[in-house]
Amino acid sequence: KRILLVGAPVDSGKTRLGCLMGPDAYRTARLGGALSDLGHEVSDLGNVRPDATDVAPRPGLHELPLTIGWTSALSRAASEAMAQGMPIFMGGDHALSLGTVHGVAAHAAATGRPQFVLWLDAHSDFHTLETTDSGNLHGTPLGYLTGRSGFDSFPPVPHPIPEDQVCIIGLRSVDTAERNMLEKTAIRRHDMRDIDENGIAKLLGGFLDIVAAAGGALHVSLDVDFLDPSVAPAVGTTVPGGATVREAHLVMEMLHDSGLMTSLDLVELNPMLDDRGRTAQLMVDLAASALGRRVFDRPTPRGL
Ligand code: DIR
Ligand code: MN
Ligand code: MN
Ligand code: MN
Repeated sequence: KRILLVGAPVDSGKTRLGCLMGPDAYRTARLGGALSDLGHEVSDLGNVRPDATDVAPRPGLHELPLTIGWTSALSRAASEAMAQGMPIFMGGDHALSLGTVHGVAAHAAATGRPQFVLWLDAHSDFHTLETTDSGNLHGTPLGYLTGRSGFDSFPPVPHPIPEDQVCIIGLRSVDTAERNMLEKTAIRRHDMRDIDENGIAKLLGGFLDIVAAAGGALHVSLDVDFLDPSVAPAVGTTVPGGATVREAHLVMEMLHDSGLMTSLDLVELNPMLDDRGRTAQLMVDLAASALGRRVFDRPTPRGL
């Protein structure tokens, strides 16, 4: 596979700084080398920079103009990279997905494929500019990308992701406003209890079957806080009770076997909060599993 590493040092999506160091942490942890060791052709395209904008700041919303500048720049970078291979966006906080998913959705529309999104996160990130109480825009990408109103001055969303083409797994911190909105949607959502009771393979397998049947493109957005803080401490918004190392690897291994993943975000890594690089290393290992690292081959991959 041709893989493009795209640095997205977005740090405007929340107040705690540090995610801007994420792309270099992934480079230091040898993300590119891990993937080329698997036989892929890997190019590091360097870091994207935000567009200049003349949008006015809005009280109560943290770094709105800068986040809008990132959104347009990353949307362009994403659709360009999609034309060349499979992009891996090295974050950067989750506000980067406002742009990356916007761009991959435009590419899918141009090539006539339905775009699906798998959101691996403790949070639903389903706020709008109106409902966010924190004012942190990393809590809004799924609201924006599914075409909710209340994103004035952001780039328009000509190709919103249909709700039933979005699946969130790992939920354990959902704000009241998000929950009330989510319950009125067809977004597929699995909280930690669902994982406990049913097993993550069954939940993901069901979604992958739907993507495969539709011939869809699949964007995967992996938030560090999907993982339990005991194994992935380097994130500003840890929530106890998260996915285990094996649950996360199983998701990635199933994604590889399905052959469905067309783009990937690695988000919310804050190297300032890491413990001897272990979170960066785990994220690199998870990306490697998603791109084919395995112990043994499986005769009948799921979803095929
Ligand atoms: C919270 C936290 N729901 C907010 N969100 C996220 O600020 O809106 N934390 N995404 O990682
Ligand atoms: Mn998130
Ligand atoms: Mn999160
Ligand atoms: Mn977040």
